[in-house]
Amino acid sequence: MAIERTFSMIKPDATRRNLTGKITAKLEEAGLRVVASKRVWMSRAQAEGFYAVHKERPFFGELVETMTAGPTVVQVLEGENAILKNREVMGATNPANAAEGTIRKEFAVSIGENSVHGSDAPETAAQEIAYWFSGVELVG
Ligand code: RTP
Ligand code: MG
Repeated sequence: MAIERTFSMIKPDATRRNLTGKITAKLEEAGLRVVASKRVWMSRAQAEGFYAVHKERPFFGELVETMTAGPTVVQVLEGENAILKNREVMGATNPANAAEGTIRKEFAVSIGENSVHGSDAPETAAQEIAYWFSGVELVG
């Protein structure tokens, strides 16, 4: 299995409740290494650009509001099968459907305030990492 990198974000609902450490611990316990991390309070333009794929969806306005409501922590995670592994640790988008032991089961408030984001494929991982980080910021 190849070593992959994926993009992860701890959302404002979680930073507000001081869950950065607990969430990061769950990622590390799953074997994912944090190779870049910084705190960002994103602008409306940054949020709209990051979530451009969802711009026609009915929840887009609410999504941009939620993501700009406070600071986020953006991270790059590295490990075997990192993209899928991160999605597994995160749990289902709607916390009501999230499996026991997942981040969203434990910490998410609602589908909109679901505590974390993770890339869903190699192409989106590469795009999302490049959106927030330059190459020199990734320290494996
Ligand atoms: P993410 O991109 O944040 O990792 O989450 P995901 O792949 O599990 O979900 P996605 O379909 O990509 O949706 C992106 C984010 O939009 C919010 N959302 N709200 N109100 C709603 O019906 C609704 N649906 C999605 C969620 O915060 C979701 O994480
Ligand atoms: Mg998604």
